[in-house]
Amino acid sequence: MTEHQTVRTERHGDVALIVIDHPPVNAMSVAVRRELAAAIAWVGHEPGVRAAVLACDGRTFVAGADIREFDAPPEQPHLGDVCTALDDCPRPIVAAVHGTALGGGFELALSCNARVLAPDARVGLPETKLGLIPGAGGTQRLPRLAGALTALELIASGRQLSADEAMKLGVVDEIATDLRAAATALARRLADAGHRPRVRDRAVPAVDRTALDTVAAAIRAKARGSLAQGAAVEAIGWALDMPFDEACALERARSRELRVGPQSRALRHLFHAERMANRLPATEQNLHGWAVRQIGVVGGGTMGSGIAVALAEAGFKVTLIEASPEAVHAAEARVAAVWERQAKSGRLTHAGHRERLGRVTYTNDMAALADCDLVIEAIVEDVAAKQAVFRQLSGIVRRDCVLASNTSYIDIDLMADVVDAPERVLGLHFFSPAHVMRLLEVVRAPRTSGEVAATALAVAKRLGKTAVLCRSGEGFIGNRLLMRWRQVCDFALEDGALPHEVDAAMEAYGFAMGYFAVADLAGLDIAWAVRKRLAAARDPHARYVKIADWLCELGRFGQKTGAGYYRHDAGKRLPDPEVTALIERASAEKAIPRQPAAAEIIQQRIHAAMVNEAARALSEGIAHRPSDVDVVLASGYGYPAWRGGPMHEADIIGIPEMLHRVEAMHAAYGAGWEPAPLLREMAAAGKRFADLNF
Ligand code: T1G
Repeated sequence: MTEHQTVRTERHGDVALIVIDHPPVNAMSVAVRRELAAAIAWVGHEPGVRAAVLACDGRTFVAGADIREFDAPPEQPHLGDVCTALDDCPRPIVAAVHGTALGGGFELALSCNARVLAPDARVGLPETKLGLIPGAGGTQRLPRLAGALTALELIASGRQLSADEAMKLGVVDEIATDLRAAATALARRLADAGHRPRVRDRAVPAVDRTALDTVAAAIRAKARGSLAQGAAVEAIGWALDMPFDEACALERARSRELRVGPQSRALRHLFHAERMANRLPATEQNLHGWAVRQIGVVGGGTMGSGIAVALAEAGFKVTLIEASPEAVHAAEARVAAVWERQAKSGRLTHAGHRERLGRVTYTNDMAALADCDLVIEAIVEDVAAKQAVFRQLSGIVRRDCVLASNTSYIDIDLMADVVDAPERVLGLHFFSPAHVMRLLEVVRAPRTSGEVAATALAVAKRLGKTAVLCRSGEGFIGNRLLMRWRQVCDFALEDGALPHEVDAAMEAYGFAMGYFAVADLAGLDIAWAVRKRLAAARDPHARYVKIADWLCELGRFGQKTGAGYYRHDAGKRLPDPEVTALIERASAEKAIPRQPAAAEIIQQRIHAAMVNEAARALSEGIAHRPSDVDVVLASGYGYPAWRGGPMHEADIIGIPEMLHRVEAMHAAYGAGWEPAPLLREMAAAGKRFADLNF
């Protein structure tokens, strides 16, 4: 047995074992690549060795190339060279995969002569999520096993395959609980048969090129400005039309070209930002929170039922509370409907369906929450109603039960004020649909304890949520910025644009949907209620657009009423002359000469409004760092992730230019649009937002 820094080799009779041990995820740093290449060479010439197993210690098989090396020039041996060494090794090598073999990790496994997976292992090529394509033969080997269509869908989406799915696709050879033993036995069988199957030697199965072109066109359309997906389409074409080595050379070049480009840098920024956003302050990082097994949800409407689904899917026992037997029944039906849809589409097995249904109980008796470790209130956005619930909970639950509100705007302190132990109150702001949207704002009030915050973050991780820790203040981070950029959209209407033109400008920027389309989808009445609640505090000198109020007064709440900013007819969203007339009336009332607005100006002002309001939120301590804002906007508000988020983008544009744009907006919009002091300070000091991301 030879000891190395990150890779060791062992002899088990005539089968060698190569073990990578490079915490936390066995990423393929240059050191690992060097030592793995040496280990493969050793397997190839060590007397008495007939075959080998490639395995990893720790939590997972190789989770990919080492992202931390991406900003530096690549060093040899490249991962593709190591994969070639596996191809060329004269003795069969079997990959023993546990955890998540992703990107370069999966490419290593595909370069082995066979693959054995643990039952809960997952594999995938998520490079496009980092603005890349696989660069070590993944786009060439996967189609040879799974076919071009499936490979394209997997690479363009970056999604992971479960062990069962991978087995069904013929991408792996065996699933085994005793992983290394099974891999060793398979390696020995291959040696006995004198068999060394190489994926590269297989032909790509024939594919209906018309079908492939249709899938490719859909992928390109969905990319909305992101380059990696189009590159994945090209690479699959190379697999079909070129010799393996020639195609691999093109793939490596394209992957490298993307890696140094702005989109991959932006996506890598978000990758690291997501891992900073859920960190407690340094003084509290030793806290791990309390154990949470049973969770109560008060309110079984759209949000409450979605939260209950998310919790049950993560394995928690859930008690869902509603006010009356009828409401309880309706909440149960909402939850059941989600899983029925999943079962019908084949995404949920019968066993899984039954298991999830069994995790949720429903009642209108709040006393049922007595043993909960966490209770999430998800009732109507009304302060008095929320305070009544928290006051009642305070008398029912244990003192070490965390009390959370799913409120999207209201100051958490107002709930903390009415409970016996305010340090256990915080906000858990889910986004609708709660069992789908990744973002979760974890909102600390001034009195929220570190233990309670740590507890909530641990629950968020178990839910698979992208958690962003922030402080309590009107709208927290996301909705606070939304309140500002929606004003820019409203001003654009008064100044001359129409809803579909503003939305087109946002879609051209990379948003999946524009503001007005989203507003119609979510319902205009929600923001209307917020505006009415804040009306008394509104600055009388600030420009205020009445169009949204007029629409609501007409009962035009959006898609749910068939009309909002658009007319909704048979699933179609159509410009509505009635709305155009309302908009023209608003302009006329203020004697604004309507002028068409260039899409670029609309885009710039929406972005500048976000950045300026975020600068204010940073100065107030509501957001802890600029990259947290990027995470919130990219994972909860449709901001194009390949731009890295508004703050990352502001650094690219330059803070002095950002200040100039905000000053121009202030000149155009007047009171309330002054540049944030932090923006001025940064421009004067030559600072970037990246300098504040610590
Ligand atoms: N490189 C370096 N560090 C990584 C890493 C990676 N690939 N993946 C994770 N980490 C760090 C992460 O920053 C964190 O560090 C710690 O590991 C735990 O991660 C040539 C070019 C594997 C599913 O895209 O999806 O291969 O903050 O908090 O929630 O074709 O990490 O503790 O200091 O996320 O359990 C392709 C990215 C790369 C996988 C684990 N691979 N990683 O999730 O833990 S490109 C990926 C993940 C590539 C080749 C191409 C997840 C995970 P710290 P974590 P987790």
